[in-house]
Amino acid sequence: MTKSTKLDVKEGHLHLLTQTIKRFSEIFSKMGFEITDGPEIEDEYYNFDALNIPADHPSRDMQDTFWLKPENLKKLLRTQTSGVQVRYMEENQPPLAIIVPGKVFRNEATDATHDAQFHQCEGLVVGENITLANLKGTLENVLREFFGEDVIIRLRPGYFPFVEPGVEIDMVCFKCGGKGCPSCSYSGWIEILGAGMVHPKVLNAVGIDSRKYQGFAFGVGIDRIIMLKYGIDDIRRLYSGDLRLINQF
Ligand code: 2NM
Repeated sequence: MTKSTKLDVKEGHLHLLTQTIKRFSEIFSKMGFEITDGPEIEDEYYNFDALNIPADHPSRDMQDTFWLKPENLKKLLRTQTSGVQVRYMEENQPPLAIIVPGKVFRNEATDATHDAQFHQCEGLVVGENITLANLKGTLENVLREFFGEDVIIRLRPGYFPFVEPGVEIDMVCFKCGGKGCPSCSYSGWIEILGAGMVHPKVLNAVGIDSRKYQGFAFGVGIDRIIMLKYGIDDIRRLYSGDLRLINQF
């Protein structure tokens, strides 16, 4: 090849989102979780009904869900990956531990912290004698692997229809170490994920006896975690293809 025809091709690499999903998958598989995925087009049953989300729940509104045509088929773009967990529970007996990283969709206005598509990593553990302490210990371990050993978390009550009790997990603010700053609205804490003990109705709907088995579940916004860890101020930068962002990671 002569000098004049030599191509100036730079080596590519995985996108930060893909890298982060791989990192989460690694952390969870070391702890014995299986990594699974399912369809981005879901049935109303798997996205909502099986998860104890009633027909009048706001998340079903036209504003939040992308319904596909014809509407009578009740097909939608999944708003969470929980449908994959429901199907997994229908097909597998406890004990089970899975995570489902993947793309989800919300039909809402876009701004610096919201986009019509983003990534979630949801997880589920079902077995005998599973407690909130297992939930806390597991997620504390994951967050320490991901963010560093000095992570401090707290649990506070939160509401999700598919869990009872539901919790929000906060981390001490990385920016100020808990003293209070603009990043944490001067509270010292940053909300990092939602979780809870799987609602007995959800277990019963898939034929798992909720008197014998308990479970915990959680959902982490991958984009949000990336933005917090690397100080990225606009979620849309992650999807713009802008090499000035891509080549930093
Ligand atoms: C969250 C928060 C809490 C969740 C529950 C389930 C299932 F299918 F097992 F019931 N999957 N994911 C869950 C629970 C998700 O996201 C903020």
